[in-house]
Amino acid sequence: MKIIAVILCLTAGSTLLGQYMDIRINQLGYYPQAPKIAMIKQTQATSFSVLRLPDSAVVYNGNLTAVKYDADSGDSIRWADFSGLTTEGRYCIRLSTGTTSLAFQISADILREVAYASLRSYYYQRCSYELIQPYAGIWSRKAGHPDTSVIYHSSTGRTGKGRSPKGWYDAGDYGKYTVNAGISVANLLQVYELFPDYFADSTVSIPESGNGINDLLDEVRFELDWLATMQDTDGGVFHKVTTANFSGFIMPEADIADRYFIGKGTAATLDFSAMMAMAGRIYRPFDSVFADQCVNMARKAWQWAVKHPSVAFKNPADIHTGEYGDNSFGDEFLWAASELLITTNDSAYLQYLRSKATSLQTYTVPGWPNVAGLGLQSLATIPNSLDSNLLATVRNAIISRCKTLRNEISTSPYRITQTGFFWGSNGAYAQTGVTLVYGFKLTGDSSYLKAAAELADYLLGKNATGYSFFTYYGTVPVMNPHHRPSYADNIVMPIPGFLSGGPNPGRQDNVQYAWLQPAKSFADVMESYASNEVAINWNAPATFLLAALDHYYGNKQNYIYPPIHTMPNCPPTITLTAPALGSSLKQTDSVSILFSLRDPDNNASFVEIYVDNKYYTTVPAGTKTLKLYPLPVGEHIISIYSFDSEGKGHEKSTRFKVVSAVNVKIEKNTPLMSLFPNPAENRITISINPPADGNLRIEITSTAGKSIVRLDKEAITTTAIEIPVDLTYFGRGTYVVTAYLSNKRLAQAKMIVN
Ligand SMILES: [Ca+2]
Ligand SMILES: [Ca+2]
Ligand SMILES: [Ca+2]
Ligand SMILES: [Ca+2]
Repeated sequence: MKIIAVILCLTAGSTLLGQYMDIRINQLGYYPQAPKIAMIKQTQATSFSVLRLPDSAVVYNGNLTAVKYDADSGDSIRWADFSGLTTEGRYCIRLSTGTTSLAFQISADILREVAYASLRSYYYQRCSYELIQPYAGIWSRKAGHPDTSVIYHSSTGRTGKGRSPKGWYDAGDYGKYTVNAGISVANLLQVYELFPDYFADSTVSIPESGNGINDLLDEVRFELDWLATMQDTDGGVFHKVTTANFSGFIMPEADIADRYFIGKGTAATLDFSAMMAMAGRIYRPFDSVFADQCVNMARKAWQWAVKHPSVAFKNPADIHTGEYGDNSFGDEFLWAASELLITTNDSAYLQYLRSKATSLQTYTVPGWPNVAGLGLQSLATIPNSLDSNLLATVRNAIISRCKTLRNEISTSPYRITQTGFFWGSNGAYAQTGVTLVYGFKLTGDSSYLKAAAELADYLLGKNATGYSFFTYYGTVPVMNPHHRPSYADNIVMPIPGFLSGGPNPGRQDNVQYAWLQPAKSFADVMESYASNEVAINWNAPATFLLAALDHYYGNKQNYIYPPIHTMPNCPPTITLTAPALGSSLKQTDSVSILFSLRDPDNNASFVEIYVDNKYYTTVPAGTKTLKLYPLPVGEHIISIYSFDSEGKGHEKSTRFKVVSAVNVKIEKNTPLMSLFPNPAENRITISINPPADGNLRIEITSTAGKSIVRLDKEAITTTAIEIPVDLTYFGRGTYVVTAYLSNKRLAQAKMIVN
């Protein structure tokens, strides 16, 4: 069905222009009762319609909001809110300019498959384990890392070797880290505690499907069985099992370097205690012997931590794998005490929590080094003996935070929280979604659930990069995650269901990024571990968020698990040869784009070209070179989006400089602003001679003062600059161009469009 819809959206008459990437949506689609807000990058558009596919009947009309400028991305956007459309079906959005969006669906099970795929990503991360065809499909592989003879590194205080099999690979590497297991196991077990029927037995298609136990609990048990090997005889817990150095990009079975138990510390021990305390109550109905062991391990770990309250882990000099360092343990104590109280009802933990009453007043969205919120979430929702006034405090702390988060979403230009952009930002947005689900659970106020749904929209394409950050899912999915098996397996499509790390302006990986704005600092290349790795602590909140949204918004019909037995249709991936990323071109050179497409299905269809964040043209898939109009002096970005006949797409961008052949000098008496040509037809160049450094803003309005376009250039200097403006969507007539330097009016001129 997808195939037909996308083609029709492109070709059903000259009024349906593509320019797909000017409209940012949840690329899978929406639940009938969920919010539906698209981000419109064509600021010249003022209204929109939603068309039903395949007949293109108009089923919804709306006005776009005023233009909003998003400083994190540099984008100016309007919103198209069509939440009122609740009928299931396939649709696309058409703007008043004629541009249409990619096709999307409104469906009562829209996020179910990706929710299942997100949980199944853990099966694909299993260590010491062969993935066989009936479950792993085309991504089956041999077992690696048996971990039956793991060396005690001197940092453990022990000698010799021990067993530590099973568990999940932590991320794109093959290590196993107790601290990062903590929040991951917590988020997954929370799914079970809040939605015990979700991921029921025989729904996830893993080898334990059909054993009578919830499949999520089976998957988490695989991790818990490994974790149980990480506790030393004194109760302390080892920090990690890894090789001394990260392996190359090879399959698990090819990585045969020695593996070590490494370190022991307060954070690992308390995270372990909290996880085992949770397991001790959750697994009791199915396996009371295991549950007893978990509770004993949890208590023993707590006792060790009380005796060793501040042992921070640092990588030993000869170990170069992930550190997961943390030196603040109040949050780990709070989480462990909370889970231990709920599970054991032991007064010692109650006393501890009473002594930390002030810490229960503030809720922070959890992260791996900051886990207090996990304790607050459990206390607020799982029956326990904490004093009722303290329970009210805990619940109010979560709700109060949710109010702020909800308001951030409803007012920020891209409708996300002020979480920011950093290593693993996508995991943090998913984790924020989890918090908002707790807000809904505690209050029944649907505005929190709606806010959570918008964060899922963000992860699935309603964002400044245009990517769906999940592998396999969405129209423009991540294709090159920093994930060893996905790279080494010779299968083009990465293993489905992984959440990529996301925009990270820190860019610690020394990869060249085309986009440097915080919300766009993302590179879908394997080498980009700082923006494009996968990790168990990012997929866990994603699994929670997707499952919760499907639980509340979805119908209660069949589960859907990902197709795994056939080669899926892959997007046409792009090689962009010129202009090379980081290159400089003389202004006298004409700008040529050289690119090629690779689509294993041979169904590449067309290519959209965007110049400086603005749609330029669409060309057929066979195109290899394209000449651009001369670009003004300065930095430019060209983005190419390729699509195939099934509507799967991929992106490649390049950033380069156009330099002047001769230095532009500002002569005395040169006008501060000039327009050329004027009158103009399709394109006009605004030349500015700034008399001082500052932030430049150009506003183009109608003669009646109605804002048409606003352009911002930050931190300009006293060098002349030229700014091209595309007039394609300007009607004929007279406009007013006003330039402001650091908010002071610099110059004004009339512009005539013929
Ligand atoms: Ca099962
Ligand atoms: Ca901490
Ligand atoms: Ca692959
Ligand atoms: Ca294809």
